[in-house]
Amino acid sequence: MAKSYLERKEAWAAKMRARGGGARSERAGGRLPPGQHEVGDLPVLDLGIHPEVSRDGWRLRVGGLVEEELALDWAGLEALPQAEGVSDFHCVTTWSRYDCRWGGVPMAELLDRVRPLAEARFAFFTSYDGYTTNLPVGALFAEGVFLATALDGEPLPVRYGGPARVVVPQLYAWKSAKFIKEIEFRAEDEPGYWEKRGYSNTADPWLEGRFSGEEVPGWKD
Ligand SMILES: Nc1nc2c(c(=O)[nH]1)N[C@H]1C(S)=C(S)[C@@H](COP(=O)(O)O)O[C@H]1N2
Ligand SMILES: [Mo]
Repeated sequence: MAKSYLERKEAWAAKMRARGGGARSERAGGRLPPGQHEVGDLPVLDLGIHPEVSRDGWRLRVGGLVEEELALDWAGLEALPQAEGVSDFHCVTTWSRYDCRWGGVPMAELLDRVRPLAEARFAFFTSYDGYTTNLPVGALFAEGVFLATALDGEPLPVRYGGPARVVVPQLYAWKSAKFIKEIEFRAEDEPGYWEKRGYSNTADPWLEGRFSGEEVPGWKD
């Protein structure tokens, strides 16, 4: 039986609760995933292309297997409920930046408007620099997942993915698409830029799923 997106949200939340920080992270004080080290400033990491998309010219299409497609412009984004969330950000290259204060639209608010269909099991992200990444639908509703337009109280600079990016703090940072252009809901999973180039599809920092072959079972449920 196909699950509704609200059931997928619950299933993902239960998975995250069950995962906890893991025994290895508890030894490290409960906060630093295994194999990571803390950095001060947030490093800039991307393909090296920083598309200059003005707020006026910015559009986000949210479509595919949804009840209501959305073509969001900046005014539309600003009309959505805004919030802030503080979370740690973990990159597979081993840096972790604590207490990033992301501001913008909680992803759940956006998804409650488009309402993914029961057949929608995955989300595929495409960015203005050509970058892509993929997630199961449930992951998008988790605590702290944002369509972020601000970092630490400032408008999100281009180097950190402005004008708007996705932030998914539960997973390695390559799952958090900067310069976001499109979110498409799909029945089938498709690996994104790094997932095709040897990185783990599931990208769980607490279970240290860095590379292809280190996937967490149950990702697709
Ligand atoms: N559009 C886009 N998003 C991207 C990337 C990219 O190259 N292009 N790189 C990813 C990787 S590997 C990381 S570690 C984070 C880095 O985010 P930051 O530069 O804000 O620290 O962005 C992710 N999102
Ligand atoms: Mo990364």
